[in-house]
Amino acid sequence: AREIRLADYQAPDYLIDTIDLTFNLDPIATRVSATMHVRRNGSHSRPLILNGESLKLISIDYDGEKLSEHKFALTDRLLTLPDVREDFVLTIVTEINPAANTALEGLYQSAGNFCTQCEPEGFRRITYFVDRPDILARYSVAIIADELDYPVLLANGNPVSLESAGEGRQIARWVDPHPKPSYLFALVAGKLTALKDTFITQSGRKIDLAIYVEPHNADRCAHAMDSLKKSMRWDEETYGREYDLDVFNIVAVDDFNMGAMENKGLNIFNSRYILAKPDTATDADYAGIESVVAHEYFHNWSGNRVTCRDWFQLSLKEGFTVFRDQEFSADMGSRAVNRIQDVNMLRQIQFAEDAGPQAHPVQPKSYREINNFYTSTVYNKGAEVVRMQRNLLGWETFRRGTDLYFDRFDGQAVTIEDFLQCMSEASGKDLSQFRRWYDVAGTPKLRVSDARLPGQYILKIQQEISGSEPYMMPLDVALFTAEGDPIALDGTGVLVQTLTVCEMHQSWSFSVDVPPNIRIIPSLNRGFTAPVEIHYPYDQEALAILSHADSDPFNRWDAMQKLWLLTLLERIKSGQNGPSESEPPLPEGLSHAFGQILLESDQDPMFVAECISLPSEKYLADQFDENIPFEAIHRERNLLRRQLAEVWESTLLLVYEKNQPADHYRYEPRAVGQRQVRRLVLSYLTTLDRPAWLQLAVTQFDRADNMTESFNALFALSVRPTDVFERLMARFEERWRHDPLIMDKWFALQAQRTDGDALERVRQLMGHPAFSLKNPNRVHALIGSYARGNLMDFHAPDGHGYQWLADRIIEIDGFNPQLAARLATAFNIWKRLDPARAILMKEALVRMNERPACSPDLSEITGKSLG
Ligand code: B3K
Ligand code: ZN
Repeated sequence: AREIRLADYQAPDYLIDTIDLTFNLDPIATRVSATMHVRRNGSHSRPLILNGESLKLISIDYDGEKLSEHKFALTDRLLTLPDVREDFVLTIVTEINPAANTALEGLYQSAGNFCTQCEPEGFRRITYFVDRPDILARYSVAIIADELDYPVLLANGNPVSLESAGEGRQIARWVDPHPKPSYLFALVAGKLTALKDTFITQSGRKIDLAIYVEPHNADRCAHAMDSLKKSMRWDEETYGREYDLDVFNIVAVDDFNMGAMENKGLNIFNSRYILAKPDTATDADYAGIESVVAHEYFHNWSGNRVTCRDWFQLSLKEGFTVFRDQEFSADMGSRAVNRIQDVNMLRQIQFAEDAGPQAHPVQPKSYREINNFYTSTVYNKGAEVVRMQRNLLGWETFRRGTDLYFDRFDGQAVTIEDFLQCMSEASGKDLSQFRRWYDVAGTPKLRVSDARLPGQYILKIQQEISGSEPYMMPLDVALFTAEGDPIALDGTGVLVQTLTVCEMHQSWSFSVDVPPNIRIIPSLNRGFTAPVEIHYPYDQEALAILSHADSDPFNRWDAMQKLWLLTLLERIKSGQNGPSESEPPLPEGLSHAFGQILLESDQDPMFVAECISLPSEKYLADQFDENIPFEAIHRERNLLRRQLAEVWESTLLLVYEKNQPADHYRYEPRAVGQRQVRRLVLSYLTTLDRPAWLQLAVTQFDRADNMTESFNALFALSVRPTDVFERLMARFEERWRHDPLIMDKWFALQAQRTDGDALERVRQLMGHPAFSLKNPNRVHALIGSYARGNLMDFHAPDGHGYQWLADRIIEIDGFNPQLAARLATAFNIWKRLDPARAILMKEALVRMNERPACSPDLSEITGKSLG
């Protein structure tokens, strides 16, 4: 595919003001009639060019006259009308085959129902259209379908009528008063039941809410509905944003490439982000639902009312909306723990992406397949960049900036530049230097050093970045004594300062009242105010002090993470060529810090759970630029966990017992924290070779009245091969085999086990009745979990993991290129492998890349990876 470049952007040649669509639904031959008012934009004589893919053109009608074939040109992607009037009405009839649509883009079927996914370029698979986000049109939709098979008929906007169309068919009409880009179009038809509710907006309007699901899932919608109402209230209270239609509908479908989609008034969700009840969903599922429901709802303003001019502006809506949903979750639960989890994710996924072959700026400058740019960089780094603006401006000024933005650009398709301009006007600050965050790929590093003078503490910061233009960023700092006491800065009572870092080399001097013999320990980038890597020569002692005494919970957690890393990396490096003869002793400072944090579990169990979580194998692997020692990483991480469990065994048991939540399941922060700390503690205990702790897990499984506790027990038992584990897995399967969404947990757990048989097991599980290669959730659960979550087996020295995954990707690429491309990012790592593995992984990449049938989606990823 041709490369599309931001620099080439041009305003559209024609605008489309209205479009009336009529769908005559049929699984294999759906007729779509589209009537559009088209108007020339500016003065020129260029042709009208419409996008269209996998469409059968039936007829074109130009201002009431049928257009004969020599009046237009048709290729497999474009329809060109050379001589058109200044403005005119065009009616195009096409035929499409939803049942054959396995790419899950455009109009397709899931469980026999019809649904759509149009972002970014799916609308062109429904009808010929100028399919780009800066074409804002008013839509009206008529859906005609068999009334027995498709009793529920939904589209964007407000419902107008539902009547019989004769011959057992009915016709539903919908009108959306808000102009929108084609990517927000949606249609659903099927046998669905709804959970209904209402919401009264701040101005007193009553909104009808509904969540549509397949009938057997009717009892699993309450949490999503609750999340929706909370989101609607939060956006009013926090951003002053009110909902703007009479209805808000959500539909859950099983076959969906992504998490969910913010179509105007008709959000369509992957069912994993809607369906939950205590015995089927874990706390993590509940949290995911709350945040994705909020995210899609928030798009109604940040994305729909104000949308993107072109796809290079994707982070304008995604980065901002992720920031909004992160803050919403922080307000609903524990702010500190949410920040820890968000940063942990950013570091593990986005930092790695930014350091690898797919690295791109938050505002990419070119692409071949835009679907490949729905990335952690655009979403999560994009959110950090918005967060930094909030931090630099302060909330109130930032909010004046967002008011200005929504006000000024309502109903328009705009750019990241427009957003920055509003922030700059609201604050009077020059943000031109700040723009760099959007334009340049890579994670900036700050090298920090310090010095003491009598009565003074000096902090020096150097930006280590490629290029000579420094970034601008807010950096919160505080100082602590070796006793763990906070130090007042500059003779005031102020304990924390926000530094604006904006030069390559900068230093700050603080007057401090600390005798020279008392050590000063800096707490840097508190709350992770800037998405950077900090290099400061912390030793074990300093980290142990911060992990205990820092008044910023994020930095306490971070100090603990750094403590783990210090010890683990040292052990991994010295154990790279095999385990040492005798076990290295457990460092005193680390062990003590661990024990101290355990004792805090009655205050904030979730925080404790985060602090006692070891860095993942993936994150450890990311610390190596070459020759990643997978075996040593796995071995040393497990060893450290076992050593800690040995020393703290009785405390762990005490923490486990004290955190038994009240008897029936509730999704509320304290109980979630208690279950999470029990999960961690139990998996420490089960690393010890003691029947009593295995029994503890079995008892937890047997007594649990909820999925979180029963699955956590399985998780804890999965670390070693035992008969009890196999028995409980069989019981789980027996109970849930007919519910594929739940079986995903079971598939994932099997794919991640490191008992030497993982690939064979995964191969066999592909034949399990609940598995289907066509369903993205199943593929991620089984194949994705293997490639991303089982580093030991996937990176087996003989290359069996690489070959097998490449074969599966090739197979999937034949019917769902987006899914194939996403899986292929598991190969990004090849240049950091040892030479033997690198050759094997490269071979697999070349094999995928060189097929003539390779999709543009996949070949963009494999091509960049091969570099
Ligand atoms: N905007 C959609 C993503 C669509 C992705 C298409 N490949 C979901 C979201 O970010 O809310
Ligand atoms: Zn989004």
